[in-house]
Amino acid sequence: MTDLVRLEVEGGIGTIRLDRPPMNALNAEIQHGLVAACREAAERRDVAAVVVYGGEKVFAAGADIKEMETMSYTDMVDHSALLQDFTKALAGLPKPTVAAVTGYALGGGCEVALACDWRVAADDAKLGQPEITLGIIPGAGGTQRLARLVGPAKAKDLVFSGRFVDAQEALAIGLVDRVVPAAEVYATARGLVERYVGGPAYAVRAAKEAIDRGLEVDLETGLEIERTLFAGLFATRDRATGMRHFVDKGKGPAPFE
Ligand code: CO8
Repeated sequence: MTDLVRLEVEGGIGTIRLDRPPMNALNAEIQHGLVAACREAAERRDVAAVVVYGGEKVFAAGADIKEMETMSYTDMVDHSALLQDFTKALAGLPKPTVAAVTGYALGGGCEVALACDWRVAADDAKLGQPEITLGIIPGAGGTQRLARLVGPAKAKDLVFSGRFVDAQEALAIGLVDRVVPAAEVYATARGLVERYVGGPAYAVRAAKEAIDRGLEVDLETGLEIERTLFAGLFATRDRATGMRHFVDKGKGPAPFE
């Protein structure tokens, strides 16, 4: 794994820390590192949920433009799969994920945030998909996930113009879920997912899969996905523990492992 992306685990929460000052520009090394960090977070049993954090100053100002500048069409044909791999790895992480956004989340940085389940932004944060100003379009899922999150008209506004939105506008259009003072971003993001530590991990995983996969298909197929995942949970210890706790009139949360 690279030093530019670290998985730091504390109290059941894994923090994927982007660390490439000054702007956390996402070069190929950091993109590979993100895939590896997501895989590790997915596999580790002591990680119940994940916060993606770029530090106090910036989330990520996008793909490394200096690295991309010299790339040819054929270079990008080879490289573009990786661009989508790291956001796919994050979106497919079978645990709750939240982006803690300070400073800028632009281009590929915004796409990293979009691949999380939720986004907490600093009140002075700026988000956007400025790729159009470079003569390209978002390439790590931005045209797809942004439109699904804020609707096609707003997504077209942001992607066609490349303009930055401030935290308040991002909140109003549903691009972020919470806005807090910059110093509280990381703690707020952690607080949002702390409730999943010691919870019914397989049910949460199934719920995430049912919602995310269901959004990609027609209702009938989505209901079938739900039905299969629902039935599958009857094979888990969490299901047995949760229902026994209720039937026994147990106090407080069920003692999931
Ligand atoms: N890539 C490479 N270097 C960058 C990037 C970047 N994306 N962003 C900033 N930097 C560098 C600057 O070149 C500068 O370096 P140096 O000190 O050597 O000159 C340093 O970081 C500080 O930046 P600024 O001096 O520009 O700082 P400002 O505070 O004036 O401005 C901004 C900050 C607004 C963030 C400005 O730097 C900016 O506009 N950056 C580019 C934003 C952008 O266009 N992002 C989209 C990139 S394209 C993209 O993400 C494609 C996505 C498709 C695939 C995704 C793969 C990850």
